[in-house]
Amino acid sequence: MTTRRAFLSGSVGTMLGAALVSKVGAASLPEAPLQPSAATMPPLPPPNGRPYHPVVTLNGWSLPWRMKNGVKEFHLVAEPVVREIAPGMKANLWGYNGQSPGPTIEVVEGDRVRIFVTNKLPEHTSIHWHGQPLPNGMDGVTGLTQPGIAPGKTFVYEFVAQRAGTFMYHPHADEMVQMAMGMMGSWITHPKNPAEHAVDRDFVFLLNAYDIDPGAYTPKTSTMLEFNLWTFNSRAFPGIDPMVVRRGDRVRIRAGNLTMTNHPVHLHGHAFEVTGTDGGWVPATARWPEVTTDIGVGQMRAIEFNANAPGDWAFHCHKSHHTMNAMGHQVPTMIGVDQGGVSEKINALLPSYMVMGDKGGAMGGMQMPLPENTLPMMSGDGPFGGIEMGGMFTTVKVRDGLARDDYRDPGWYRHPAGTVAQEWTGELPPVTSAQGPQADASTMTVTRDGKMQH
Ligand SMILES: [Cu+2]
Repeated sequence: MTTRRAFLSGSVGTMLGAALVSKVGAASLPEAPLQPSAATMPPLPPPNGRPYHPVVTLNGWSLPWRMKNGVKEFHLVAEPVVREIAPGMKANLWGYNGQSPGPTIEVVEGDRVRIFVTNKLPEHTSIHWHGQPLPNGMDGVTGLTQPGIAPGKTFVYEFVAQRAGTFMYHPHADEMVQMAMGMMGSWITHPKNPAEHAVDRDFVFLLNAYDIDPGAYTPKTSTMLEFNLWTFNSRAFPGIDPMVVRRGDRVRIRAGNLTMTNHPVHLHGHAFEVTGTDGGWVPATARWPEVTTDIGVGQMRAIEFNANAPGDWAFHCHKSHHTMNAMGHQVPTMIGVDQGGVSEKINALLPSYMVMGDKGGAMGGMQMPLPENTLPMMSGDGPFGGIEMGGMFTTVKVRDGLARDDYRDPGWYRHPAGTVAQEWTGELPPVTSAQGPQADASTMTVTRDGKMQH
């Protein structure tokens, strides 16, 4: 197939190139690199082909390619992997080339791309190149556009990356199981002209979710909506790396949503604009400033901002249960309930029983025994104590004077003197409280028509 194409489109150069490749070399698959680490890898500058400014995959990596007769060849291996969700918890997932999500694929608008997909799973799979304009037969929908890739088999996909933007890849085969097991990855098509849409730092990750019982290692694959681990690239806070940027940088963060619900993603300290959607770049005249943008199921969004405010800025999903790790939800609200008498009686039978929830839900400092292989609901230590977050939470760390390609964690922000909220120890004017005699809830009743009466 390759030889025939080279012959048909043949310049002397490609003919010579093909002739120099040995028969074994011509028939061989490109190498399928394996990534053992769940850390954020440095950006991968293109060794050949058109130039571009590479992305940084949060707690992930980009897949190297082999250039063959002008075609970028990648090799993905679908296989069971062990992914560290955060220190203290590992999960048995399915992914690609050693990790879930799989590696980010980076190409340039106009590139011809050939992707070999080897299936080492116990069931058939396929890859759908989510968002790409491509020949219908390359769209990766099992049964509709191709047969499933049986265990042990390798399929090859080939198309031209026609449009610059942010894309995803995932199976279109036993989809509920394979997505619940973590099979997905990001795809970036860079603009042909590197000066177009140029930014200083360009991050990408997928929003994904798992349902893994505390103490278990394998996700429950029949869960429809009640997932208990909300992750960026299969990592939960405090396992998600910070996004480190230089003060003054133009920053882009791209995120694709392959969970079963929407995620209003919120950045502190900066206003951003949505500059890219599933369908391409948003024209400058159609952008408006935001601090939160909702990313729907199956959608990709690219946001951009000028990192002009130094500090450690929270960046998280604004659904508060998505910034928590595995927890029980069948918990009654106990705020304001005096559990004193109850706890004494229970303590007589069960000395380790703790009264919970009567003063709120704060659990950051609580030391409770956890089963093996799970994460505290709300955790993460900051410079001022417990951060009391989990799940889809991390920080954007804006610093002066970083080197252009320095993404190393600079540690916690050191605030200039007098710029941190602190306890007030001076005089206070008399405080009028809602619990004063003007509004005593205990003497108030609500009539049938909804009016409050004393
Ligand atoms: Cu969310």
